[in-house]
Amino acid sequence: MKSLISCAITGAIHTPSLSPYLPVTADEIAEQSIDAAKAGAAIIHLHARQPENGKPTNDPEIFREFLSKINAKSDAILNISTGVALGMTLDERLAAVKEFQPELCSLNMGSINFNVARAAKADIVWKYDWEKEYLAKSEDIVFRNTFKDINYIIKTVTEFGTKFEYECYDVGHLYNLAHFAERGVIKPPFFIQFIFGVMGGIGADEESFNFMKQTADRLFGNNYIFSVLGAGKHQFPMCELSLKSGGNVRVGLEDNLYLEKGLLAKSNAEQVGKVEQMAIDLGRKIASADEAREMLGLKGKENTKITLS
Ligand code: KMH
Ligand code: ZN
Repeated sequence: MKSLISCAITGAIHTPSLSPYLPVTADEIAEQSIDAAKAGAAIIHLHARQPENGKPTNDPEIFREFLSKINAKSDAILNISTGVALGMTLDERLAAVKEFQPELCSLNMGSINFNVARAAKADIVWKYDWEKEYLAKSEDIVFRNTFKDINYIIKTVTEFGTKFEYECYDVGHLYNLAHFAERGVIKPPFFIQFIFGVMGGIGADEESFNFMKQTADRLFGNNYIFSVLGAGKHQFPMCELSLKSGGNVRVGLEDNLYLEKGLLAKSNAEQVGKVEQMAIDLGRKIASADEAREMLGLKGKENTKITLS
């Protein structure tokens, strides 16, 4: 099967002072998304930031600016986060997806600790006053995704025909997903993102990868397609394990700011180019956006509420 590349452009984990290349404004997010798609990403996973200081926001008006720009210049599948940022309410988290009814959105499959407080200790000059505290307080926040929350997101979003990138940070999350599958409230194929190396989730190593894959095989058989995301320095090694096992990959500055040890990635497209070359070297072909739509059973970009600018 062809390999599907997702690129998560900016996220809500990293803050602007950690890398000058992290896109913040709508123009920067649009430009980096378009370039990542040109470099080979079929799926663009999106969060928004306040243009004046890079703080995560889920304001649909900010999304509107970059979504329509990306849509006008690329046929990539646009995937909007419902995890959004630590500390937001469920309704805040759903605002952009409700407004734009994209082809894909994320769905986080369990509550976890999501500790990125170590980044607050970086020996750097902080550009904005919110950054250090935002990172530090993640040590004491639960990223809440109860069964009731998950059910609410499924109910809301399924009405628009939007499908999910199921974010699974640990083996138990696969069982949570199986529970909703058994209830029949979600339908295959399930596009599962195995997430490794978040502090609070499963580790980033081959044994953990095998455990996730074997568990998913047992629970979902042929009804799922998996992709792998490794946090920080684990990004490319975990992508390689996935590609070698016939899986798919997610890269992007949301998950890792570097291209290699000590070298910041200058753009999302650089990371896409690197993982694409890795896939080709391993004998894999890359899926186009339309091939990805076919694989995941998506409704098509003409059936979203994202306009062209
Ligand atoms: N930040 C990633 C580890 C979401 O946006 O819903 C997971 C993620 C969650 O992308
Ligand atoms: Zn995300």
